[in-house]
Amino acid sequence: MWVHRRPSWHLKESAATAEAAYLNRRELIAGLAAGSILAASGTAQAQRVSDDPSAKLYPLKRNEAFVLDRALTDEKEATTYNNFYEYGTSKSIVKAAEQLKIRPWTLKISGMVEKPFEIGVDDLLAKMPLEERLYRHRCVEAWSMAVPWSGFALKALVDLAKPLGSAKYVVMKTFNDPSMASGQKAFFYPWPYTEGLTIAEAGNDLAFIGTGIYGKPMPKQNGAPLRLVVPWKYGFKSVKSIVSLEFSDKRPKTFWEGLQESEYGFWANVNPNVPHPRWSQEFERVLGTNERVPTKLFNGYGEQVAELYKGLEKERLWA
Ligand SMILES: Nc1nc2c(c(=O)[nH]1)N[C@H]1C(S)=C(S)[C@@H](COP(=O)(O)O)O[C@H]1N2
Ligand SMILES: [Mo]
Repeated sequence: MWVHRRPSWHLKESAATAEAAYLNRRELIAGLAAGSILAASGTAQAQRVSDDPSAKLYPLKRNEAFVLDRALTDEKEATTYNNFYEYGTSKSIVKAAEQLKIRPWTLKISGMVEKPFEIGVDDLLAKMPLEERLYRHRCVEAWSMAVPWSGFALKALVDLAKPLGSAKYVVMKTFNDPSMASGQKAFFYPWPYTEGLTIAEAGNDLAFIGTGIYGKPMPKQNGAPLRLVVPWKYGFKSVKSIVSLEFSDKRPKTFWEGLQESEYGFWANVNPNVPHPRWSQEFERVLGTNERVPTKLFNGYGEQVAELYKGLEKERLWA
């Protein structure tokens, strides 16, 4: 079947890096041919910041309750080494992601809620308790980073949505529009990118909606204007460019489960002792420094989240 014809959905990091380097070289050659690639991307960056109507909200006050055990990742690294399959399978998607149109942007709340509604992103930002938090991020491909996210607790959005007592899950989806994301023309992916959390997970203090990074509005390549940030889970849970939250009593089938169920599950909590079928999860490569450090259970956030998984030991909690 098609899954077997294309075996490396999530590339092992060594392979992904090689591909990114190759693509960078190609881009560089194309850029040199067109003029100066540096001048071109500098202009795009300046445009992005001034075009974003939320720019005046930043930087936000840092919530000091969330502390790191390591240095912050260099901003350039975190904003140029990305996973965003809507814009291609390499790590160098900044240029392609310029196609993402971030206004108008409407978030749809539906399913098992008191009353379904839609809200524009700027109205939402005005209602939410905005703050900055420092979190670690661990991709299933075994690279990691530590970055300052701007945004708000997912719980504040769940409270605004007023789910019914019978809702057990919150399902979050990325836009589906091949006209602004050429990766979505690839029919063999189960677009739109879909993720989900239990209501209990969504209510945990750590679950966050990112609206910015490094004291600025979220760059397109990092999932503007709204993306999930769940630092105790592998990075693929943190769905980007969210357009809908649906409350349900059924567990959703996520994008990665849809692609390769044997390799990616619903829970996807970080665990160094449970290898991915194609690679170990014991260590991670720190973006920027390339340091190789041991990975921690729940990515170091066990104290805050281990409680959520009591009684669920029979579930596939880790991969
Ligand atoms: N819509 C969407 N969301 C996504 C992805 C994606 O391909 N599409 N990739 C995920 C993966 S695998 C990771 S590691 C993080 C990467 O976030 P970053 O590029 O901001 O580091 O986004 C996650 N969210
Ligand atoms: Mo990832």
